[in-house]
Amino acid sequence: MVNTIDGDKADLYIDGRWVSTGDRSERRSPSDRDDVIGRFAMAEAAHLDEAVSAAHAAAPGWRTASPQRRADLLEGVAATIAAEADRLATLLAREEGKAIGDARAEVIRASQLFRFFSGEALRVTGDLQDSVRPGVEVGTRYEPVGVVGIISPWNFPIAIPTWKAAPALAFGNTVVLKPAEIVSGMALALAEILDRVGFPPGVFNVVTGSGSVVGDALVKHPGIDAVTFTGSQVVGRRVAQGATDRLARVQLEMGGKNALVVLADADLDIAVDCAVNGAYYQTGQRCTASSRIVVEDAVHDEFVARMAEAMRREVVGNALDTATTIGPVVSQSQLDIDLGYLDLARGSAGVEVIGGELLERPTDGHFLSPALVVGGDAQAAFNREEIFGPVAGVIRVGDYEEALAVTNDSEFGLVSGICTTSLSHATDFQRRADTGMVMVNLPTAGVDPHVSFGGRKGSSFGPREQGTAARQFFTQIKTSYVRP
Ligand code: UN1
Repeated sequence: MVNTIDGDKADLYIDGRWVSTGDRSERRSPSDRDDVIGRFAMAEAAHLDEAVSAAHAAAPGWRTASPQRRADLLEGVAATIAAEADRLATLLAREEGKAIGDARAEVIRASQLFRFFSGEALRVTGDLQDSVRPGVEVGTRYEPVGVVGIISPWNFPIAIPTWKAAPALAFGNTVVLKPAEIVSGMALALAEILDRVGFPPGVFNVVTGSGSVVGDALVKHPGIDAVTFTGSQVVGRRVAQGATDRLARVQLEMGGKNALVVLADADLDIAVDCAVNGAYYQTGQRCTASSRIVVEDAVHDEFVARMAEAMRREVVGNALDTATTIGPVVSQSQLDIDLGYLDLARGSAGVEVIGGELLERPTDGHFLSPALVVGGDAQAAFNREEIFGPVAGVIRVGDYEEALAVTNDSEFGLVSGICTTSLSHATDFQRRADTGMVMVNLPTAGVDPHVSFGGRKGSSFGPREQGTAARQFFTQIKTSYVRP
């Protein structure tokens, strides 16, 4: 066992060993620029080659390992993550800036994901049927795809690597993970747990570094059989092109510009709770964030007034402070993007911005108060483009049909929500919303670990993640014909 994160030393994890590199990149906490998380290895393409070779060498043993062994190892990871939740949540909050309560919830979610996929390892069923030719049987079995490359984003530093790696491993694949550079520490913490629990060398590898070197090399590497990616649409498109060019499997989860509809008959307490949680918790840095709040004219002004009041009650501050409900923005570059959209909104005729102020706190961090952009056109850039910060726009509509039309008028289609007490509107919305997920009287963000996750249109590409549907991407079908 190696302590990989001691503020100084943070190596790559390849073939069950900790591998040092020359180049390093320092990560400081977005809550406190004096808090150095670590100096993480910036791998070169040659390191990626090593990791892929290790994953290939480990593949035959892992794919033929008893499903019970795979299940036991995954269960071991689930139990270890749960037992060490406080330590992991503290690192996550320091590194990414998520408020400590949310960080802990994410760590627990990762544990639940490993537990769910531990069970899935034992549920890989096939089927058997009669051929159209008499006396011949046709069987279908699900086999691992091979070596899976994972490119994961910074906003869920343990949950997203987990919901890709756990099914990959459960179904007998080996893995090379390239985490977002700024959350390398959490990926290495995960590797250290898999190492300690006893995963064989080469089954799970972590190569930290930049997207342009390691990410690019992973997408193009002929030894990577499938690439699963979560991140921006721009990068997602490049990943898809690179992977399909060499006929590798690809799965993409990208952005969202998710609408939360508030109808005149909504319980406004519930609506405000959903909007505050969905738009601002985890600093709005979720692809499932409620970034467009579509409000029926009759309750618009009252809703906005109640939101302003609720937003004042939120506590923006250091992620490690238990009183904090909204942590800092993850980085200076993300903060610049958020502020750019706020400037655009403030300069637009008829638009009022509530909140959205830079805040001074005892530590030097990227603190921004939640922002509500009121009075903007549905077509304005800040109401159409994904911002990925604590910024939400209110769009006023005349009735339910207009609310539905605004919801669906987006290049994205990840999730939508509706707050209403009308059964018929709730039912109709579930049928007609053009999104992969729909929430009724719930925030658009915050999903369960045991069901499928994914969107439509420009939000997702390829088979669904998580739940029983995860098998689709991480296995391949073999059909066998037998004349006994
Ligand atoms: C959630 O809302 O709990 O990157 C999960 C993201 C999504 C995950 C959201 N893929 O924000």
